[in-house]
Amino acid sequence: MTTNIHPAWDLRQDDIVIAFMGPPKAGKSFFISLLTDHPVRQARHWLWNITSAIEAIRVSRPKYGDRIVLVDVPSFDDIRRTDLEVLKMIGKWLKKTYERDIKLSGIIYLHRITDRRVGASPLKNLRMFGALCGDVTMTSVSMVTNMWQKVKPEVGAAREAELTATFWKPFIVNGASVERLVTNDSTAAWRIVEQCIQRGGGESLLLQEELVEFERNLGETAAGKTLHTMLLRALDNQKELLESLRVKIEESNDATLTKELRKECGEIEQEIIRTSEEAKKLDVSRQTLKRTILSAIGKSTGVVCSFFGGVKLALTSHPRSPSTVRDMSRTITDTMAKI
Ligand SMILES: Nc1nc2c(ncn2[C@@H]2O[C@H](COP(=O)(O)OP(=O)(O)OP(=O)(O)O)[C@@H](O)[C@H]2O)c(=O)[nH]1
Ligand SMILES: [Mg+2]
Repeated sequence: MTTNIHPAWDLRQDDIVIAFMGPPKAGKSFFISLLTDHPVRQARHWLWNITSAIEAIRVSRPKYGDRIVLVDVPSFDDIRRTDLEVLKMIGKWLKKTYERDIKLSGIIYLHRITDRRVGASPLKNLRMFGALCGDVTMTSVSMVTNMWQKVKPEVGAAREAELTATFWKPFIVNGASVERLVTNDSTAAWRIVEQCIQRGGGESLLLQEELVEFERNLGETAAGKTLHTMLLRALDNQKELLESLRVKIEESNDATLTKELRKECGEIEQEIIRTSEEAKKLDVSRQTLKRTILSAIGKSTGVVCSFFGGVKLALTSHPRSPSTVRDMSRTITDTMAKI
């Protein structure tokens, strides 16, 4: 028997929570469907099959009763949500479960063996996965390849060997196991999950400790910093692309081509705005500044309005003395100068 449940509020402390992660279209929901005997949602358009919120299913198994909860976690590089939205969603869920003392018993990270190489999207997901788990929890992680029916065994084996020697190596060194979903059936899928349960220790993830124990905000966590670095890199690439398009426009003598290039330029400009907005939200120096200012506002008695780097400061309580206002202004100016 299976029941859809709320991924945080409906969990109990003795639940065996297994999270499924990996790049978009890696087969996370499909794997869960093998465990639940529910057909994977088939929509008329593939876009509607994307898992864009954290979903949880409680499953009954003779050995574990109804304690097993399978959690379908959305991927980074999801076309329906920004990476920051996905990280916020995962962070919020992990924080809630940690605060309620519910630990993850296992994580199954999926990868399609049909991928010829580890592209940008799988790489991004792998990096974010590493940053949010941290080193200590890897014994409860299973790195699983699927879609073996679609490749020759020797080709799959060579790809798997390359993965384990390169991208997956840090995870394996820290205790992650490597598994294959060779046949698409419930028995094969449960074998992987049960092994994961037996190996897992229900440890907390780095992101949970950072958010709860150290009270860090997202930008200050390893996952937040990793995403911030990626966004800055993406921003550089977008700016370079924009520059090259502008050069092409200048050199173009063809009206149709120029029109196309201008359209492309407009799209890249929009992307640049979106990426820099996301990067700004994760910028630690801005967040520190914001916190300093907020604490200054808490103590303030003056009226100081300033504008620096997009951060509007409005200290608007009743002034007591001009010297207090002067001190406040000096503190803020000094703080800003340090960034
Ligand atoms: N042959 C084969 N097809 C699979 C397997 N796993 C997934 N698929 C197919 O791959 C497609 C994507 O699978 P999903 O389970 O929706 O992937 P997902 O990781 O949940 O994708 P997002 O939610 O969009 O991130 C679907 O059409 C599945 O039927 C597998 O092991 N073998
Ligand atoms: Mg899915």
